[in-house]
Amino acid sequence: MKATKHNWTKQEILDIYNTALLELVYRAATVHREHHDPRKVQVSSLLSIKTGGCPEDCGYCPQAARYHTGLKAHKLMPVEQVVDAAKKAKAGGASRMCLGAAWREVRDNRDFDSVLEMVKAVNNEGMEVCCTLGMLTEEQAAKLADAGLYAYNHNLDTSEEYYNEIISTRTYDDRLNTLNNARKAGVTLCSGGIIGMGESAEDRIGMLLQLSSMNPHPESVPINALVAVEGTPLENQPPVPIWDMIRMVATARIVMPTSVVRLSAGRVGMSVEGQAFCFMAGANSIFAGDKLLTTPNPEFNEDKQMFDLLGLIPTDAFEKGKFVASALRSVEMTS
Ligand code: SAM
Ligand code: DTB
Ligand code: SF4
Repeated sequence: MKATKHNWTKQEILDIYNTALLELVYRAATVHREHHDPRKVQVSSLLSIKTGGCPEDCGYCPQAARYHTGLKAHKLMPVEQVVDAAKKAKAGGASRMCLGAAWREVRDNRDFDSVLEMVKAVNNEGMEVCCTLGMLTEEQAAKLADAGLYAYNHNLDTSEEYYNEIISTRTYDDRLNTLNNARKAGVTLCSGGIIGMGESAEDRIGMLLQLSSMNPHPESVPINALVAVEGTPLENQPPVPIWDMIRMVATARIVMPTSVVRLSAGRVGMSVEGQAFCFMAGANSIFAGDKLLTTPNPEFNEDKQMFDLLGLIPTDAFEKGKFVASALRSVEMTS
């Protein structure tokens, strides 16, 4: 297997992104097959363990307290409820459970202790546990790692240049710091972004440039299409064309060949044909279940039918363990 590359230039990535579409998909599909079983797609389940009332101003987010989106806020969910949800998700074929909290940052309090309990319990169910809890110190990351956390999700969302147009209450460097803290604790990284927020193709590439310069690459790269929610500043954004999603997935696949590329938010607006193109182009995970964190997602049965139709098989937990380990070992080999 070829070593991963960490010194892509902006122009190189832009050229890949702008390649004639079918040529791009073919190239991405070829890279995909060199590193992954193309029939396998990981089913992940999302659970909002603490919803709404967030002090941040992320322009896309229905959970920011300052926007009036009609969302019903709830405080931290009890551990037992989280374990029940994980058991159900596992029975439905999910091998990864992502627990999301509408927090700006983690605080060292009773709620964090409960999250550590949740991580332990879901890990005991034999699932990969991912958390997305906002900013994190190195010490907090270490506590999560000790509890059995497999991945930490913290998205760059867009390019450094466009970031300030979308969020003013924290900086791009804050994001990078948290990712660094999770990495230092030995937790795998899940980091990607959103398209359809009014950004340019260059902004999309700027984000992929940042992610691909990390060594190792984030083990998981979610590509979300904006779910435009009424009441947020981005409520009137037009839906993202499926071709842009395919280009983004294909480009991520080519520049970060060993990462799991996740076809994340926004699937409700996508046809099965469109999603099939994304899988062809290297997407190898979806979020399943009729809700993402707070917004709708395709019905569980629709996704099952899509898997049957396309001949896709859900991935077992920790199947990518070997990729993670090899990525970590290749640090010194690569530029
Ligand atoms: N509060 C934590 C944070 O911001 O890191 C964790 C939860 S936050 C909801 C996780 C990610 O969901 C965001 O970084 C963003 O990429 C994605 N997200 C939120 N709202 C979205 C929307 N309306 N459409 C697409 N993705 C969205
Ligand atoms: C990610 O990149 N997408 C997921 C997960 N990581 C946490 C979240 C999508 C949220 C979509 C909006 C909502 O349902 O609130
Ligand atoms: Fe809060 Fe996260 Fe939503 Fe931003 S994306 S408002 S930090 S929950």
